[in-house]
Amino acid sequence: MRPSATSRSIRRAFATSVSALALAGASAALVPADAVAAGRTEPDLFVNLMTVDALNPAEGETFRTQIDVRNGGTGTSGPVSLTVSAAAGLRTAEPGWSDGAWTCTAVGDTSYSCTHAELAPGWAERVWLPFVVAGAEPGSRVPLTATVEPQRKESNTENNTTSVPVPISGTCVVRGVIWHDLDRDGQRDEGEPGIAPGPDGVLSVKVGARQNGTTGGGTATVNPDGTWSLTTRTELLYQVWIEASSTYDTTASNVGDDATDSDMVTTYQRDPILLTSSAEFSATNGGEYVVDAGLATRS
Ligand SMILES: [Ca+2]
Ligand SMILES: [Ca+2]
Ligand SMILES: [Ca+2]
Repeated sequence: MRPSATSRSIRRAFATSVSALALAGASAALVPADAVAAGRTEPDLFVNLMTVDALNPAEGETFRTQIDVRNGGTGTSGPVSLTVSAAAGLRTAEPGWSDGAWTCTAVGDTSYSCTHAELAPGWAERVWLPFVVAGAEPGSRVPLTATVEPQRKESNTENNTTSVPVPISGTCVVRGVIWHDLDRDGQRDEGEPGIAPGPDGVLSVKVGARQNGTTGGGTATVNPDGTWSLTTRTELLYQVWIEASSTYDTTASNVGDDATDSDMVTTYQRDPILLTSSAEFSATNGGEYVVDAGLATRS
């Protein structure tokens, strides 16, 4: 089985691949404008794009980095040699493999050495390489670096190395209270009660990230007093989504003291159930994020 290491030729259909992969902290080297002196041809290999398929891996988890090696020059290259190295905190996840295009071998615990046949001008080849999080500090950014070895006749070598930081997931707490804003002033005043879970009250509280390739968030359990709390992963942009009975509407958001206001900023629908969300916020390791929701009786 070789599910975690595949490659395919992407040739000139490059723009499509790039837009499809722009999601996960992509970093791309610049295409050389004029790598060739007049009257002769030469290859210009470069690491065109480097991404990871999981935005925030946690300790013990395996993820893959994608690397596109392209020949942006005017002459065919010789055999291609690529090295992909991880800083401390990540290590290689497979001893090696060959898929007919790329042949890769783990070198020690921290890097892969890969080879590929010659690349014609304008051609690109992609390789996926698995790494596992091993001892990285939660919340840190651990770099992966890809270097394509310069060709003998290659004069533009500045673009032969690209690096991508891998954010390592940590832990945070997201919590809040859903309360009944009896006087509709956007503030939780003395005596204004929490709203209990149930068909006539709070239907669900979800913490989620819109970013592709991410893991984190989840559904929180709402207590009878309207409070809820979720411990979840970090290095993400989260939003809180609340569903409630359509007998409620959202009250004004971010009015007055932040400790007692409502943080729901967007109401998507009121029927058949109320659906409202907070703004996005960045969750980092060790953080605690309080997201409250004030609901008023719908008029
Ligand atoms: Ca180059
Ligand atoms: Ca109030
Ligand atoms: Ca607020």
